Amino acid sequence: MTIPTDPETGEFHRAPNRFTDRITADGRDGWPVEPGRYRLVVSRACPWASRALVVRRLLGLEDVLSVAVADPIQDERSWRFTLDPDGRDPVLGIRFLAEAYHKADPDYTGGISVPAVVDIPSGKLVTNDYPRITIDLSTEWTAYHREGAPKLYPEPLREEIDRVNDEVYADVNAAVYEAGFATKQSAYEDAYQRLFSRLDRLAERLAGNRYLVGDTITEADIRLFTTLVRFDAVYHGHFKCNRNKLAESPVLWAYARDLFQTPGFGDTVDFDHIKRHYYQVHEQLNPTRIVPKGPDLSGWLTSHGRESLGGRPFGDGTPPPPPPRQETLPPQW
Ligand SMILES: N[C@@H](CCC(=O)N[C@@H](CS)C(=O)NCC(=O)O)C(=O)O
Repeated sequence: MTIPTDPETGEFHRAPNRFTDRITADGRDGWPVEPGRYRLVVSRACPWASRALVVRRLLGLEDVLSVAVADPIQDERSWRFTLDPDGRDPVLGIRFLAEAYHKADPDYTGGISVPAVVDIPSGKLVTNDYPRITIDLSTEWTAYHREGAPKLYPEPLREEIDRVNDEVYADVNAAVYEAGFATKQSAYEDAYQRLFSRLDRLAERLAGNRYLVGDTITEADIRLFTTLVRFDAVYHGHFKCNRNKLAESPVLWAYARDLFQTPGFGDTVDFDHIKRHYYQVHEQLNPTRIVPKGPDLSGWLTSHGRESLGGRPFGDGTPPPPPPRQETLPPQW
């Protein structure tokens, strides 16, 4: 995989998402919410795709929106379904996610990214606009939420959730990549600085509050979680985000463990996919493609003590039941 960086500044810039149609209750973009019609394509390695996996679990949309899990290792044609029999997604019948992108736009030459939502009848990609995908699952798919589904983007808190999300996106979610992919010292140091000063501020905020906004789990926690859960396994070493490990930051480590142990979070996380993807795909950073053995992951299940801060994880709702059998991950340590 080639990593696009600015030759002058050495900075990594993310390409904008090209496919931004929305799947809505009223179908205004031509894509109405409909159970069984769409397929969510993810890599369990990918933090952006993993947001959608968590939201789908918390809202109980597993039977309504099926999921395709790509091989964590992309080849030159990008994401592929080599984990499935005959290397084809059994529902879409395709071998590469690129086929759905090209069905939607035969002239498309940009990146092939996950998460991606594909219209099953036509085989066309509908959207790869990951920040919108999770918000729409919360606000447009309400007719199909499970009983007891939490409100992850409640109206009275939206402004604050959006503000926290913007900060977390710039200084955490994207900054780890900007540190890891930088090709100039100054670009790396700028990202590193922003990352750790933001993490310090988030730790202050979370010291007395169980969750980021309000007293329940929201979209903001999901977006921070998917970066934190990868921190010690890949960002600390591979991306040189090494002022300290997550496990050395008492508040954030307890916060991340609390979420990890909440149904719908840890049960979507596959550390094997995460580690193999980052260490084997970014050959510029890791030319030997050796995947480190560590770190010891068993700490994720230790008690976190955050219950004493109060908070109501699911608000007036309830935790989701365990994942469907076909989505249950094998024990990881
Ligand atoms: N295009 C989005 C999607 C999220 C994303 O970067 N996904 C990664 C995996 S973690 C991916 O699919 N990368 C392949 C590519 O963009 O070509 C972005 O870059 O902001």
